[in-house]
Amino acid sequence: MGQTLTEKILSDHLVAGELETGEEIGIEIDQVLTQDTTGTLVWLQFEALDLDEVQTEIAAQYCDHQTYQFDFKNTDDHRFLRSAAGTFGAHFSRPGNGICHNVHKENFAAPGKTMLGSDSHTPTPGGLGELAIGAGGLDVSVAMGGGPYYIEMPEIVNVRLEGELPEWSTAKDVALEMLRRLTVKGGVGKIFEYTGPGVENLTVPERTTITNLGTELGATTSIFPTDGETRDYLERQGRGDEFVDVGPDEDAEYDDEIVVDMSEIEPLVAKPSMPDNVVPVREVAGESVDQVIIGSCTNGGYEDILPTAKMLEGREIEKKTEMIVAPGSKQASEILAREGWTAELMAAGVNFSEATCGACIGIGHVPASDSVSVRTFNRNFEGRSGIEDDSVFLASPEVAAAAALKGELVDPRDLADELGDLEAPGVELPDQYDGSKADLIAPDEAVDDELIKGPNIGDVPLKDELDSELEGPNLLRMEDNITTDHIIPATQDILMYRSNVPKLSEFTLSRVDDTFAERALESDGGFLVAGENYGQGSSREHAALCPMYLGIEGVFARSFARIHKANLFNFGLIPLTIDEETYERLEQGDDLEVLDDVADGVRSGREEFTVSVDDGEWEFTANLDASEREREILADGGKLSHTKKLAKDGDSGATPADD
Ligand code: MIC
Ligand code: SF4
Repeated sequence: MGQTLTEKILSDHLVAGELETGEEIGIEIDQVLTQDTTGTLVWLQFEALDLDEVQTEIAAQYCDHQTYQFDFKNTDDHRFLRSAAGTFGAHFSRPGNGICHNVHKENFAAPGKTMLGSDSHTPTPGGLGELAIGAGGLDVSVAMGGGPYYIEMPEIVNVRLEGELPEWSTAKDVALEMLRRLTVKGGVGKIFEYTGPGVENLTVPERTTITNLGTELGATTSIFPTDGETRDYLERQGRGDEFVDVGPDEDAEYDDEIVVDMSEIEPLVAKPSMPDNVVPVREVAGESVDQVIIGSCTNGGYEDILPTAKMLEGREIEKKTEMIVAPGSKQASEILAREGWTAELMAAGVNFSEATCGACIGIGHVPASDSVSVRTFNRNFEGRSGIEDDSVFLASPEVAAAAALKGELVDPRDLADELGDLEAPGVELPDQYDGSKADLIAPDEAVDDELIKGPNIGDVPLKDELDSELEGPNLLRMEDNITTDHIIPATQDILMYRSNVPKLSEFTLSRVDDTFAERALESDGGFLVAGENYGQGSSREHAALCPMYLGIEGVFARSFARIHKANLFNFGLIPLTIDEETYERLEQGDDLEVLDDVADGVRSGREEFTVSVDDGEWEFTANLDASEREREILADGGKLSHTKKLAKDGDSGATPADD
């Protein structure tokens, strides 16, 4: 039987397990990516693991999320990251050089390779045939030290693309269509492999928009085969020699198939405040728009800004609407500036930003109260833009630019009819991506050879081994789809404490209940209760680490998002699933006591635990779905303690397994 592309890359990198759906596998990682808001913990944990040199082919440290450096704490983090990259042997991308996924795509992403990154949108280079997976920082530290990365073998879904996109419809709309059909939890436990005759009709930047947004489906990753388009893109980036022909066998068998006829895709938007709240733009046309932003790792490329510039050339945006272009990389900014497009955008009334994540996580360009913002980003979770009760629509650059021109949401096809001379801009790549590399510092050009820690950079807290007895109150009962933005928000006032866990913990779950952190600290232990898909969104391990610091012992949820569940194991919090009836019956304040010996049960493979509520008033069963490895990590109090214990016993845990 033939293999899928995913199976081929996984087989080439397999160091443990078998490629059976649901089985745990260990894979060797070729490339590692980290960024400024997860990177400090990555390196602090790399140091705590006594690792002294990067072992992967490529490791790259980007400074992209908080590049305005409003506070010295951010600047200290950046200096620490530069020193860590220099000391341990990683590439360093200076603040302002661009968003990790964009800069990585431009410089390092390569077909057939595996990559692990401490950011949930790490799958972006799947558009170039790289198998790239987002993970918590600690998993990235271990992979960077040469250790395997373990995941449950996902289902592989064939997304068969047919046809060609009509004018004004874009790759963003293909991704939004996937979200409309499958929802934000439709991809959990799955890898989406794009195939079919439609693939050749998409350029690499369009493909990476689709793989980027695969994260919003909850997918482990998304991947395209390589072809002439991939070769062409790499050649234009000056990396033609890195082209490798990769793709599935003709008789490859998939677990499932989805067919998307691109010729039927129309311009779509995701309404506030969930990326799967997708409707045709025409359904919401007329909605007044106060702010438009083009940017982010989804649609911040040269190829996304150019269509906007073409639409705005010789025109002015509506007076009541503000428009910002935040390029995904300095390379994009530089080429647009050299070609004169930056001037066209400015003349149309656009405010041009430095290349940063910024507004995507509420850093800068926070919408006015009670206003509507249309953004080309990938997430519109409530409050993420920096103001509670925000109203953020996600759209393609074309739909966003049309909204800026009209001051309201409008299908660009209707705007073109109305204006008479507005042409569909289409997709165009520059002849050469010839931006400067001045902001990328290679390991052999390193500026520092020792770590520089500012006063805000603390140690990573460790947890004790798992207790036999677990009891405590249900400190917070939450709904479905709680994001890691709810657990540890990323806005500026909070983000500057990413390297200071005691301080950061004060903000834990503040977006759900601002008394939570104080109540948790006062309580001697306790639990969280949540609905479906708990912990979706960002990979930030702080969302497990901070509850752990506050003394939370475990989470009872209907289901968990993949990266967050791994982070809970990594920080020694037990993730237990419950059925709907139990979830409905549990109330905040209930006293919960696990009746089985937890430490023993976790180590010995027990799957069901009986929990008593309010001293035996009623009982329920909670399930632990964990591999043997995850059970050992949990029982040892988390991955740091576990790996240190292994090292003491002579196994560093950061060396590839040999079975
Ligand atoms: C995000 O888009 O939410 C982030 C900010 O990039 C996060 C990483 C972080 O929290 O630092 C992600 O996607 O993993
Ligand atoms: Fe940055 Fe937003 Fe992309 Fe996250 S989703 S990496 S914050 S641009």
